Order: sequence, then C-alpha cells, then structure tokens
Amino acid sequence: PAPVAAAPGDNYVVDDALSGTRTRWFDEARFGMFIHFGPYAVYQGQYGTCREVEWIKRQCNIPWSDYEAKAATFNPSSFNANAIVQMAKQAGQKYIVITSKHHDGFAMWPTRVNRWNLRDHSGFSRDLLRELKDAATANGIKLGFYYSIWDWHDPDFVANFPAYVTKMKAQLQELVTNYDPALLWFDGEWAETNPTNPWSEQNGEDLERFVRAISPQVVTNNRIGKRRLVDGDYGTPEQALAGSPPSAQLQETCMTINNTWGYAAWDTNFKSPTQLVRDLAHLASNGANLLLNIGPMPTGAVSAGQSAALNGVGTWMATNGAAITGTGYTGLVGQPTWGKVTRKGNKLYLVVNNWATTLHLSQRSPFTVTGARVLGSASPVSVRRAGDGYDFLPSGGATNAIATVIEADITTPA
Ligand code: JFZ
Repeated sequence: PAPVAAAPGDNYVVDDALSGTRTRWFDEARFGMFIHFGPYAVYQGQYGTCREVEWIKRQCNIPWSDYEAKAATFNPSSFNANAIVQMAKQAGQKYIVITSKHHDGFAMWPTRVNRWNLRDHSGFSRDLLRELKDAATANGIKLGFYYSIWDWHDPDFVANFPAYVTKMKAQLQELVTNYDPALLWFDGEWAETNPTNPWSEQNGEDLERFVRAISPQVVTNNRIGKRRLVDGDYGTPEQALAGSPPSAQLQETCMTINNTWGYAAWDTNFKSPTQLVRDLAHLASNGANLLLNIGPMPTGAVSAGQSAALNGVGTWMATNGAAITGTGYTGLVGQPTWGKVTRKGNKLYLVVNNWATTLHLSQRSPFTVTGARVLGSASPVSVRRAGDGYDFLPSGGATNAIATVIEADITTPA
C-alpha cells in the first residue's frame, strides 16, 4: 500500500533507517500470543460481589492493604514457560507478549526500582520473564513485553509525574537491557489520573527515543504516543477486526479467547476454534496480525478452555498455516463471500469457510493462475477463467470443518 502522509499535528516521526527491517519479523508473523498475568489473577475475577479482572483493584475499590496482602500470596509455581511456548508454537503463533507490568504497577520481574514485584513482595524466587525469554529463544519464538504507562501503585504518578517517568524509564532500561525483548507493547498512555493529562506527543517521542537508544531493533506499538499513524511501529485496534482496505501502518488486533484479559474463574465464554481461525484469516487477508490473549490461573497454569481453543486453532494451522504465516493483503482480488484470500509472493491462499463446487474469485488487477490444490489433500482443483475473474472447481468436498484452503500458483505481469 502507498504510504499515507502524516496528519496535521503529527509533529514527530521517530522513523529511522531500521524501521523497515525492524518490523519484518512482525509483519511476517501474523499470529501471536498475548499473556495477561499478574497478582490480580489471585482474585480469580471476584472481590466480594464485585466481578472484575485486571482492573479489580480500581473497579472494585479494593484498599491497597488488601491488594498488597493478596499479592503477597501470589505463588505461580505451576507457571511452565516451556509449556506455554509449546502451546504458542503448536497454535502457529510466532511471538508472545506478556504483561511485565499492568496498571496495578506490579512488576513481574525482579526490578531494582521498587519492591512492588514478584520476587521482593511475593517472595517468589523464580524469574518468569527470564524463563519465558529462554524458552521462547530456544524455540524460535519472539518475546515482547506489555508495559503500562499508567501506574496506580506509585504515588508519584499523581504527585510528581517527572519523578515517576524517571522510574518508569529505569524499569524499561532493565527490561530492554536484561531481557532484550523483540517488542514493547505500551498501554495506559490514556491514564485518567495523570495530572499532566493528556500524555503528550512529546512524552511519546521522548519514550520512543529512549527505548530505541538502548535497542534500535525493538518494535513498539502505537500506544507509546497518541496513536497517530507515525507513533511507534504499528496500530493496535482492540477486539476489532481491522477493516479493508488495509492501513498503511502495520496493524495488530488484540483479542481475548473468552471475555476477559486476566483470569476470571466465572468466564467460560470461550470462542470456538472456527471463529478464531476465521478472525485470523480475516486479519491476514488485510495484512494485519492477531494477538490472541490467554490469562493464566493464579498458579500459572493455563485453563482447559483456553488451551483447548488454542489447540483447535493449532490443529487447523498444522495443515493450513501457509495461508496465514508470512501472508498478507493480495491487492489482486475482491474479497469473496465464501471466505478470505491471502497472498504470499506468487501464491494465493483461498481460505474457504463455505465450501461449494464452484468458487468464484473477482480479479481486480492482472494475474494468471497456473495451478491449484487443496492443502493437506490429494484431490485436484481445476481453474478456468469466468466472468470478472476465475472459477475454482474443486473435485472433492471440504476437507476441514473449520475452513478448507486452496493454494493457487499465480504469475503477475512484470
Ligand atoms: C487496556 C487495558 O486497560 C486492559 O486491561 C487490557 O490490558 C487491554 C489489552 O488494554 O485496555 C484498553 C486499551 C485501549 C482501548 C481499550 C481498552 N482502546 O483503545 O479502545
């Protein structure tokens, strides 16, 4: 897609020679795992009669004394970094983003900046972020950190914002220097209690320059600034399927498997693998990523409902992952009624949700189909020119209950 000019008021572009290569892995990944994990998990989504999850401290008016006492009991001894990485890998996810610090300010790594962290406050000696980094690296998975700019716990956030920013930078310096994350996922720049609200474009520029000075390769989302086109490396529509035509900026939609980000014992409204695969294909066809969330239980184990959903997606990806990984917007065809179409180089992937004996594809710019096949099947697919494009004529029935994929070889004019 053609670059889009910065809008009026987009007064900075932290763009550099690396911005293209820095994001290449991200643009190819298409599918990642989000993890919301923190001491809020210990409440399992309930405080008295109040139901909330990672916002439970604020929304249920829990006194800090109570929240801190609860956090002191946080003992995620069943957190298994390797199992989580294998779960992501099996699902076809290429990167993981875990909450290093959510709005409650609690650090999931042994920060030296304060004692409000898993080691010093909860007495949990393991370093989960280190374990996850090591397991991810060993398996070719990228690891990123969510970091909330909004901090409810540090009084300086309200009383002395510059002092808070200094501590925030010190924490980010620890994270980037000690764990070398591939990505930083900022959030909470919209903080309601920031006395200098709004978080300014200048704040965003300053923070982006700060992290890039330590690690020029670290990818950042746009919640580092005012979420304009030029902030960070990519946009973050939430729980929403990015529309078409695709944005000039890279996009990543974050989404829950059930209704909540953190763990809630009462939330069993799990999306089906079918819906998740279709959302994933929709996003890939628009050149956007899906960051699909899990919220581990207080022990650190992943719930059966969430792991089953990921497993179902993974079963589909094992045969059909070529239609997702490394693919993007075709620019060549209109989106059909029977499914979605993605492209990788000289291949088109027809992700067919509603199988039929004739699958029509409207051609929007010139290409020639030279062959086609069903992924994971020996049954041939014939292709003929028809109307404003091509008809694909599969010889057999749908081979996958979620979506059957036809891979087509194409040539385009030089
Ligand atoms: C934030 C957090 O408050 C929430 O707990 C979770 O971590 C989520 C991923 O991010 O919530 C948001 C952030 C942005 C929007 C909405 C909720 N938004 O842009 O509409």
